[in-house]
Amino acid sequence: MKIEVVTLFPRMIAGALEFGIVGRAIARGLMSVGTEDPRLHASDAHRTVDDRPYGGGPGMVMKPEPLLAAIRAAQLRLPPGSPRVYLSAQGRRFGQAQACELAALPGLLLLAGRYEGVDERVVELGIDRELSVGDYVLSGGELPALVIIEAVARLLPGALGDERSSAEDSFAHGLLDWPHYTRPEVFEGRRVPTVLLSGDHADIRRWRLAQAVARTLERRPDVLANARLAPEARRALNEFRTRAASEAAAGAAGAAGSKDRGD
Ligand code: 9D3
Repeated sequence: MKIEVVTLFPRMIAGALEFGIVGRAIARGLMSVGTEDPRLHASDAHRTVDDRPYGGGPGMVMKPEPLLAAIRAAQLRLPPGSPRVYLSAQGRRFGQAQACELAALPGLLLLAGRYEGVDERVVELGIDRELSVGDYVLSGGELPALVIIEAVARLLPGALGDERSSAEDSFAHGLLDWPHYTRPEVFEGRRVPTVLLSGDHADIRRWRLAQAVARTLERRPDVLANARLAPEARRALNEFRTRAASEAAAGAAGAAGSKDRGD
């Protein structure tokens, strides 16, 4: 997969790509990431890339001419039809589903804005979709571009070691991860759950699934509501809900009993 990032800070992208799974994916030739700096397309002596907003107000706006020229230069290095994505707080929210979609493409262009954003005509003429990474204010699109590159890289065949697969990732399962432990067996007085030392792999599997379901229910009910769970996970969730409901009923009966007794 080929990715091009249009950015005023190309070293911010290149520097981050040296490390970890993304670094290895690039080294293995599974993916390549290039950058295009709009400043190199600015025609004036000062290499101006921003200007004051029409209509007034605070901040600056990225000028259209160098930006569209940079997009077109980057596009020439990508397969025809590669989607051009503008990272913007006004975009649709990026999630694992979009990561999967993008990972299936042969090419992708990412535009990282700075200042208050880009001249809207660049979006009309040179952009196919807008994506946001979440509801918080950042200073530009470079970190969001890196987020997308990393989420996509993990999904490329061969990017993870043979021992792991992206299909095992918890968000792919629709559940949060279970708790992890390593040595020592007792740390600051806290024991590793004994089931994990039992060697009973079926038991361990059931425990982990139950932990994942309980955590997701507790911390991210929204994730669970939208999840397409594996049958085993669905069963664990149903058992959990049945138990919770019967405990609630027993609790209510207990409360009613104590109320009747007046204690
Ligand atoms: C404080 C400035 N703003 C209020 C007038 C609007 C604003 C302009 C530029 C807010 C953020 C930005 C820069 N953000 C991004 O380029 C960005 C972003 C983000 O801020 N949050 C989540 N996802 C993204 S993707 C790109």
